[in-house]
Amino acid sequence: MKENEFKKGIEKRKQEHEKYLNKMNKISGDGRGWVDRYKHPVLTARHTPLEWRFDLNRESNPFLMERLGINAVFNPGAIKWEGKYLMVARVEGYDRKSFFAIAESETGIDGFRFWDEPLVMPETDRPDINVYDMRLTKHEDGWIYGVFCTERKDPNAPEYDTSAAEAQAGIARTKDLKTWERLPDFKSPSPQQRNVVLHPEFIDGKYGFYTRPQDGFISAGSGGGIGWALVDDIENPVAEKEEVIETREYHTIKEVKNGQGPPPIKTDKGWLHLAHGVRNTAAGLRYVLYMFVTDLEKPWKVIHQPGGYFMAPKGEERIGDVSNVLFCSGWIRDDDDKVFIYYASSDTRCHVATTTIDRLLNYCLNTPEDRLRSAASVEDRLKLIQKNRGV
Ligand code: M1P
Repeated sequence: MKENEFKKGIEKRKQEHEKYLNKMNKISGDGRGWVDRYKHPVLTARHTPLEWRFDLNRESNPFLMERLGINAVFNPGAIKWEGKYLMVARVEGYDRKSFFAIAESETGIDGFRFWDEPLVMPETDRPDINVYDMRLTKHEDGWIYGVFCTERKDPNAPEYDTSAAEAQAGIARTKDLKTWERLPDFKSPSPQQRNVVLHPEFIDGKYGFYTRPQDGFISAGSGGGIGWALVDDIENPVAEKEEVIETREYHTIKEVKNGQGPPPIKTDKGWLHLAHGVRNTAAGLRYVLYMFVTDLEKPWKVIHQPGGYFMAPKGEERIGDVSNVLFCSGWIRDDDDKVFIYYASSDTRCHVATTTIDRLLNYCLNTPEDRLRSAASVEDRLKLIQKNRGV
């Protein structure tokens, strides 16, 4: 490519990128009154800076090729920081390795831009093979914690088995979101862990964790359910005991497995939780989002459990690298009690849905529980119909 052509090529790509980043978002309607969905995803592979993907030097890249592709941007943690809405996204390269990168926006619904460089996560003595799905917790001890999945090859797998893996929870903390201190990995009686989330407040001076005990890498096996565990010392995060507080159930949206989403939000009626539930279908696993509420004093005690899903993949959300998946690991509660739910679809892109604390509580407190049988579901529906007739 001639110099002139090369420069023009870069300019064209920059203009297209800017246009994409500046695309305004608008409510697309949801029709149920629970949340407002938005027309465009808020963060995608195309949002990553050109400098992260292209070699912009004509000598070393005469064809202006993409050098290091980005495959997907999904499952972000979220936090409001210095007046801006931030996501710590899972950015996945073409090589399948994920890393963390922060993107910020003034509005929370559009205009997200990545910081100049991805986050550099220090490692423990046992290097991570892959890291992903960070949940951010602003803890009352003054630190911001990032708890994420660290995946490594299963050390006990036979040599021929090149896919057996082990998932554990990595922990890092920061005061400025730029420099991170890595702590030892979380340890519990479970052989593997994923979807581990730190509770924002001390429980009798201890750190509380929502966990997801699991026997294998994909399958929960005899484990599963959302667990609860206490740790005395965050610098030596060993939980002696782990109890399942939110079980998976036959013939529900969380029949196969479930997992805590972001850290819960404190309200005067209890802690609001957003989680994902997984069931199997002829077309593979289906991941939906659901909610529950735990007791203010005992955040491990479920006190309200609306039945069914809160959000399920819709339209474009249904398609991606791992189709039919909604996954949420980040939400932000604003001072005016507006809530920004940052969720990802099909392991590919990030979206936002907005709502309020009042709407979420109203949903959680008034949606009937799943009573686990068709006849009971008909009873609940008849109650609603008869109530409406009486109006
Ligand atoms: O592919 C869907 C999700 O699968 C895993 O979640 P879970 O352990 O709850 O099944 C994770 O790998 C997650 O990142 C992914 O989105």
